[in-house]
Amino acid sequence: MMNRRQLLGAGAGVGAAMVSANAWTKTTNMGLPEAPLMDSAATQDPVYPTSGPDYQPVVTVNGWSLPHRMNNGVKEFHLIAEPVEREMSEDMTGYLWGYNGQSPGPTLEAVEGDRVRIFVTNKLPEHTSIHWHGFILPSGMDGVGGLSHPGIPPGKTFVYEFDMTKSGTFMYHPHADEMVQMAMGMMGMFIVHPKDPEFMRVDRDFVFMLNAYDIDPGSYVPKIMTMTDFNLWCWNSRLFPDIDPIVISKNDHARIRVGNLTMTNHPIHMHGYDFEVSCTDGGWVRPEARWPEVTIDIPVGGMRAFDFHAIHEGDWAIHCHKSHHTMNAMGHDVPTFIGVDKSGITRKIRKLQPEYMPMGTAGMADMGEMQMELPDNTVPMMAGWGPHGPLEMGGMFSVVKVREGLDSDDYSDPGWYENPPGTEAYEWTGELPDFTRSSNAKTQITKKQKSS
Ligand SMILES: [Cu+2]
Repeated sequence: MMNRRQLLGAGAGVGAAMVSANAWTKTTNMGLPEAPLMDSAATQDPVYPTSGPDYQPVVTVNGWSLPHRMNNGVKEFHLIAEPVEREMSEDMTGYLWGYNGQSPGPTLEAVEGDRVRIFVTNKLPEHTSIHWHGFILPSGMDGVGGLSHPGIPPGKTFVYEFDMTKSGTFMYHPHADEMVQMAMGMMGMFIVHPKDPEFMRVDRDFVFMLNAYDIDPGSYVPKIMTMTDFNLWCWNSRLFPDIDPIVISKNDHARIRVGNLTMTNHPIHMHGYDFEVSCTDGGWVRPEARWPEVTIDIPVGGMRAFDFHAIHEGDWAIHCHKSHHTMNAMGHDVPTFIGVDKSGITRKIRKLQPEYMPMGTAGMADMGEMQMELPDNTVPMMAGWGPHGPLEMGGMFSVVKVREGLDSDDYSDPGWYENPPGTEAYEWTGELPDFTRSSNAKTQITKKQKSS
């Protein structure tokens, strides 16, 4: 006797055979598949497979996976390219372009051997196209407007149809007015699971896209002409401290897949673990070809997935290692005041402006602790707050939370980790020795003491 899954699998096999016999199938009269919309920027639960081979679905950080329908053995998706209002943080909304209500667009998930048919409806004010980054497919399906096929005019729907010839991590984005359309947030991830459910299987599989915007504080629309000096460094168009944590049950085998559609590389560093790169947008890395890393550079227009065995409980930072990328909106033309004696100028300014407070002479951490008044619709430069005080970070930062005994489908935030007694850095309260300094340092100190 066959169970439901085997029956569905057999049906899909027949469909696939039919498909390969006639180069292309025509869509039936079923009409367009539904195009679900997402109105939340919160991380959505994974979508478990209901037909075909089993797989561990991905969790898109601050994102979601697009449901599909089966039509005569073909997996059908419907993407709507449209202007969206994306909640980039609780305090800030971006007027972006995206797909099905959000930017980035939903994650698409399919299985190696599937044929997919993707309907793309263009609700933008200009033509668009979708390139399926990393896929092996017919030239005419490659989505380069003007090269592979004509651009999709506003108001029209085009159909892409191709076979999933390999499993792995891929992306999608326009190749039409692409500087503008990508600066506006049009991009998404596309995961193809292996046909063999055991191949490269992990217990938890996370994915997010690195993207960057230039949105002036108080405004909503990205400046599309910006080439390098972006002020918002995002994961899935979301900013720390409002990027959701990556929640893992202790002893799970976990994978994090990261795509990069910004205009610079991002060295992604994860604390607490060493890991191995298991996949690029070119395919899987054989286990014997891997080496250990704690930071992996994600190239522009590329993807890296890394795997680790989550044996270390705790709250582990994961972030871009370019320190300006763990900041939110800020001006870059601020002079450095570290070590500057501002007491004279402070006295003078206070005669005119009594509340004036000199900042930055001992570093800029005071910026993280102060509640400064900001224009509407922006995020403080560094707003993160942890269980032990200010985190002084924003942008491309989140926390991998590894906890004992989570249910396999529980991705909810478990709160902050409580360090077991005796395992947290602590203050030395004994006597402090006299510090010896070089003669040069001594002179500086003497001068400073004299002047104060
Ligand atoms: Cu970065």
